[in-house]
Amino acid sequence: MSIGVGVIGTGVMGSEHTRLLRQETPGAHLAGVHDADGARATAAAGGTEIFADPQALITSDRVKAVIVAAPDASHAALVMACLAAGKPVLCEKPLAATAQEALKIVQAETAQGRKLIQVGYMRRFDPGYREMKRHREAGKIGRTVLLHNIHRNAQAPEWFTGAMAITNSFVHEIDISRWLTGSEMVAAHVAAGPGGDPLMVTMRTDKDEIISTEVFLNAAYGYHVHAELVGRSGTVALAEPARTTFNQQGMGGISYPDNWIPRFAEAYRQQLAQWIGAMASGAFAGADAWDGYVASALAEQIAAGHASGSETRLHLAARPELYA
Ligand code: ISE
Repeated sequence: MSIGVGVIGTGVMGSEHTRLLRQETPGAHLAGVHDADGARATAAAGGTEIFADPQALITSDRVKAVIVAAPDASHAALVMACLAAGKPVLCEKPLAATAQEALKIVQAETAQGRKLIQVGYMRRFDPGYREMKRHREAGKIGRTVLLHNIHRNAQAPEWFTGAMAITNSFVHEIDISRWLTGSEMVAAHVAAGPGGDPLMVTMRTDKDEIISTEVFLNAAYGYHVHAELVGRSGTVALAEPARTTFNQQGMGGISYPDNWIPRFAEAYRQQLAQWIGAMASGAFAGADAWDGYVASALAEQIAAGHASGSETRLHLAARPELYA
């Protein structure tokens, strides 16, 4: 039986989810959408139901699972409403706009005693990152000592404000760094380049590894994400993100996409396919609500440390048994 999925928010990410559900997700179909912008909702709905408000979508009998891709500030309330309705939810990152809201979600899910939430840290499904993790776990590079991350956008999304370089972009690096190394972050320092962009964030883990990340929101030439794990006996890095190389006008090389959707196309596809595949068992493979809380909590502390110019000792609430 095909699972009806409702999508809340049909901007850049939400409309990609609706496209995937309509065209590339076996076992699921788009059951309807909600967006505050009616024209955007109509374009993404592809003839399916357009819900006037998100609560109606969440509680509809035709909607068995929900994707939240609305603005960051609305995530927490929408995820709470899905929990209250007992419906699985794939929430785009970040899980919540504040650590306090994210922790409340963790507590609410813990009180229900079963996991319904997955957070859209899709890099965990990217074939390159998965291979890096497999190599590390197979002992191919020896004990990890360093991880270098590069996170470059061609230009900052127009809706970026305040500390979003950290709370919306760098959160990916927190999540993927924890997932790749299997370590927790204990301290962080941020150095800002001219005009505040790029940022250079250095974190230290509970195994004393160093994690360096460049976050450059206006790198001009394209969208570019890179990572290299350094171990005592070798290194493993993502290969170039393109499938083809070109020669033209006296130059050769690869091209870079404008944004994350082409770069992580396979990761988004896999994330959705595996989420749908796990619906019956509830054994979701991606980042859970705890991972979502950790990324948001650390991002908030790192952003505060950046504002005050100091190195930040990072801290977390106690991890509930549900997420052991
Ligand atoms: C955006 O919201 C994403 O999630 C992208 O994956 C990230 O690379 C970008 O920096 C964010 O703005």
